[in-house]
Amino acid sequence: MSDAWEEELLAEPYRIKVIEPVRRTTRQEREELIRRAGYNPFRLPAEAVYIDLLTDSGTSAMSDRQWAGLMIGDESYAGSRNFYHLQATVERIFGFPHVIPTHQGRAAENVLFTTLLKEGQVVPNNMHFDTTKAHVLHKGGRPVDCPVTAAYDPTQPEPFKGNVDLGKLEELIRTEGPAKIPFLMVTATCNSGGGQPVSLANLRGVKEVASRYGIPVFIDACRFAENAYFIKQREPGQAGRSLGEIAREMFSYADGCTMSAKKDALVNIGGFLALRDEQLYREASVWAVLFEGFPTYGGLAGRDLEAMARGLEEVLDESYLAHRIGQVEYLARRLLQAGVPIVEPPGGHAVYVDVRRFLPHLPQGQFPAWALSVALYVEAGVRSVEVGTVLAGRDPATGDHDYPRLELLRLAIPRRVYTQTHLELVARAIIRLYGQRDRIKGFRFTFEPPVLRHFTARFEPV
Ligand code: P71
Repeated sequence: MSDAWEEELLAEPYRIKVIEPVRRTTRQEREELIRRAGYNPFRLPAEAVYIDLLTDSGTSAMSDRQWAGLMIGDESYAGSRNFYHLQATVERIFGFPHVIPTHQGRAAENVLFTTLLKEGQVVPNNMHFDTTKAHVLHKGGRPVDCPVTAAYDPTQPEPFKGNVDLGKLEELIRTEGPAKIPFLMVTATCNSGGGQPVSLANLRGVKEVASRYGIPVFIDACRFAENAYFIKQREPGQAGRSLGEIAREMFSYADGCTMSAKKDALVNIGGFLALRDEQLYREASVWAVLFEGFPTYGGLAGRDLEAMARGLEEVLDESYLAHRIGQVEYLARRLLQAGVPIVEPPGGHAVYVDVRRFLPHLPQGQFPAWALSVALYVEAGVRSVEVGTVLAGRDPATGDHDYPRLELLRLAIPRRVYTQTHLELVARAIIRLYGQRDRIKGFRFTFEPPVLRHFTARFEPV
């Protein structure tokens, strides 16, 4: 399509029509702001953040076509035309004829699990995302992760670290008995494993195992387009196919999907549950009415449904994905060139810094990844998120911190929001910190909430 030098340059496949000013602060201001926030980046006002890499969820920039779509929102209670547009788009891309909009991804999980999951049952997944795990537990189920072993090794650059270990999966089905397993889930890309893709061959394998035992398969589709792009890049025999064909094949191995549209549908709010089976759709609709609203709006405005349909139409564009994944790769490459340890390969939506190797002088009890996130904010006004000891919480049995295997700092890249120069600034700030890493100090709690402590906790430097 384009020459090598052009690809390397990574020029944006869009131009800018509307801008949102962001304020730069001085180091002195940031030191004061983070102190007042109790050294918790979640407690910072977003306006005090220059580059916000807290999450890629709901933070995308919509296109002119999506904004224009908001104006043709049909706000009828039932049967809005935007619903039919969404339904036709979902059917074309995913191949599922039934769709129930929901206000976001976890709401689709809630509707599906309430319909299918009974107390004492087991749900396998490559790796459960936090909300998926919480909703399985909420229905009295037991979430079990079955990833390939490479998923847990940040130094092993395998192409499909989001794959399900088919041996482990089949063993689990045999030991529990298929009657105890109402469905299987596959998360694409696998967020908890660092945004790692699942291969077509693996999805086919999951379907084969599932069919042998009569168990339905659902895909957590929130980053499906990024997953399809990785398949085209990395899976033998896929380079010549369109992303639409690849996506269609991915979902041909599933009976339905849950979707947080805040990721690969390029909107700020929304989600859906899509299903192949009409009877299941009817049963799920009953719960959708109770939790979300009438099944043609599902907790959203008509205009939101239109933006979602249009976002889905845009996201499989190859030049968009090449730039998107290219941005993540660019940040990863800049850090690796400077010797900064990161999880390899980088995922589709984020770069994860391996903080155990970045700050080896800090004991895990002094929250090294948290300390690095504070230092990065003070250095350059960049907000990132700790995926480490603070997030992991306490072990209810021992009362001690439930020390995780990996101590990571996530730099999640919002879609179509930041330029190459923004990412270069992030890279340089981290590289500068790496040069003076022995000066970074640990933290201790001054206030520790009993649940989900990372959101509201306060700290002081050790
Ligand atoms: C992310 C998020 C957003 C998030 C949600 C909860 C706590 C912290 C951050 C959300 C996901 C996801 C996957 C694989 C379902 C959801 C829930 N990710 N599956 O990574 O990554 O979607 O937020 O629309 O309810 O920052 P929802």
